[in-house]
Amino acid sequence: MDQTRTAVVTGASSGIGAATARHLAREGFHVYCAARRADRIEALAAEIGGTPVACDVTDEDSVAGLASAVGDRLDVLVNNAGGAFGASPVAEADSDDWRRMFEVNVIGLMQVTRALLPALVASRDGVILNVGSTAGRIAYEGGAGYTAAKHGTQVVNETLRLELYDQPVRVMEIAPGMVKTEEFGLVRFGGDEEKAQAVYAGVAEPLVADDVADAITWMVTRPAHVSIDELVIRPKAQAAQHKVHRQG
Ligand code: 8X3
Repeated sequence: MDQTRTAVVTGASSGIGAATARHLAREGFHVYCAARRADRIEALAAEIGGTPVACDVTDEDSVAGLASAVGDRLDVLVNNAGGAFGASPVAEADSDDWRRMFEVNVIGLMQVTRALLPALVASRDGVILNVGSTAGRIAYEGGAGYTAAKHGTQVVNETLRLELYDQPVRVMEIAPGMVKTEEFGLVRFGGDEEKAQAVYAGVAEPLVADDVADAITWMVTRPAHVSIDELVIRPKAQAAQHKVHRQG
């Protein structure tokens, strides 16, 4: 019997997802790299000896394709696909941006989890690791669409842990604060490089994707009886959402 542990990472085309796929592969996992952008996940999968699966988590048929690519046994699912679109106050909120945030951060996460749960149970020690956010813990001006969606991620995580209490599947959430990735800010601010960079202004060392991937890898490789229910990770400079040490 092939004992190679397997992992699915969604949103693997960049940022925390790509870094997590690399870290898990280094730990010996065979990683299914799932994302919409086929060229990126093909390159990543070739680099780490994994399997690319073109998948849009918001599309049920696409998620069914991911489940059939994975087969009947899976050790770890990292629900990383997510994101923020826009930063308008509620008074000027864009309904489509809000819908997209709920689609990817909540409904997509549910669809992938639902589709892969039988395979996770079949492993007899499955782990679901949901990538939430400190935005799922607090509120900030201009953040309501994203904070509401990430609070959703957090609550789905908690609910799932209750529902699976007697199943051989652990349910965990990592909630990162300020992480400087190549795309998060750009996507949020519609490609506006200046606004995206302003978030990190004066912060000597924001977290990078590798910091979060390192923590995720630690969480999912604890012994079977250990559940890291929730882990909040921030740069030292970010004592709280509104309390950031900026220099210069
Ligand atoms: C990202 C954290 O501070 O941009 O998930 O909401 S924040």
